[in-house]
Amino acid sequence: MERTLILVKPDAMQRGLAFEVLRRLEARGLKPVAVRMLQADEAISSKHYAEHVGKPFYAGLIEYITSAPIIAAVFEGTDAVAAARQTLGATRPTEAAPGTIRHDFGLEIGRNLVHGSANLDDAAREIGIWFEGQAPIDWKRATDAWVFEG
Ligand code: IDP
Ligand code: MG
Repeated sequence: MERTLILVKPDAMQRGLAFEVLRRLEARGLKPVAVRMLQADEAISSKHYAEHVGKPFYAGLIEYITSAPIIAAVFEGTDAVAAARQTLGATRPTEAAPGTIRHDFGLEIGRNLVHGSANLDDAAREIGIWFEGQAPIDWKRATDAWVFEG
C-alpha cells in the first residue's frame, strides 16, 4: 500500500492545530506508521525543498519551516499520496476547497499548515529524509478491514 510523508508545519504547531491536522488524516482512514517531532534545521529543510531552490519564496519558506518544531509523519493507505493531498487542500488556502485543512484553518500560501508528498517518488525520497534510520512500523490496525476493502 502507498505511503506518504506529512509535515505539520510550524504555524499549525504554534496555533495548537498539530493533532487536528493528524486527526483528520487518521479519521480519513490513513494509518500512521511513523511519527516524530523535531526542530528542522537549514540542512534538512533544504534537502526536502530542493525543487524550490532559486524561487522567490524559497528563503521565506526555509525560514518558516525552521521557525519552530514540526511533526513529521508517514501515513499508509489506499492512494495515500493523493488522498492526503486531497485532505490537505490546494497549496493556496484561499483556493482550497471547504472541508480541507488548508481551507478550514488557513489564509496565506506561506502559512498553509501542512505538507504532503506530491507523488510516490517524492514520498519515498521525503520519507528517507525525515526518517533516516527509523523504519516505519508495519502494523495491523484492528479497523483495517473496515477501511481497506482488499
Ligand atoms: P505544496 O506544499 O502544495 O506541494 P509547493 O508548490 O510544492 O506546494 O510549495 C511548497 C511550499 O512552499 C508550499 O506549501 C508553501 O508553504 C510554500 N510556497 C509555495 N509557493 C509560495 C509562494 O508563492 N509564496 C510563499 N510560499 C509559497
Ligand atoms: Mg510540493
